[in-house]
Amino acid sequence: MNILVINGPNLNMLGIREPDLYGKADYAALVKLVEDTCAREGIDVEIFQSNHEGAIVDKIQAAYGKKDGIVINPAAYTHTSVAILDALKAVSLPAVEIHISDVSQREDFRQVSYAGMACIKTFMGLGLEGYRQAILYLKEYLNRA
Ligand code: CA2
Repeated sequence: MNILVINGPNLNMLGIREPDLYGKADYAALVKLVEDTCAREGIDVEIFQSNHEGAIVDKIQAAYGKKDGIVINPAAYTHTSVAILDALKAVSLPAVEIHISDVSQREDFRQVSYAGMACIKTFMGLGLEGYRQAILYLKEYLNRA
């Protein structure tokens, strides 16, 4: 099993500001959690972070035929990017959406998720633990397929 984990804009700044929303752990801790989870589960993982919408679209397209599934936190692009939604639909890979904060309890402009419309499941408000849950969910889904 071979998955891609994508993180969108500003997530590389984790742990630097806004600990009330996103916790104290930094991006290196997120990467370690994903790597450790995948190693324990026998999953090959590629982890990608970009602040650029087009780079995320390119990465999703490159997963076509190469990866079994995607875990994605599109960050702010969640609420704006039809391009990321279209890319997820185009590759037609099972994708799980994850948000560190509970976006359902935040501003009105965060209440729409375009990427989520192409995802089989969303985890939110669990902090970094949400990434572990998303990976385990995707693994179970792929094993059932
Ligand atoms: O809760 C999440 O995971 C979000 O995807 C995070 C995004 C936000 O735009 C989404 O609505 C919800 C923001 C990521 C920015 O991360 C920061 C990290 C440190 C300091 C400031 C922002």
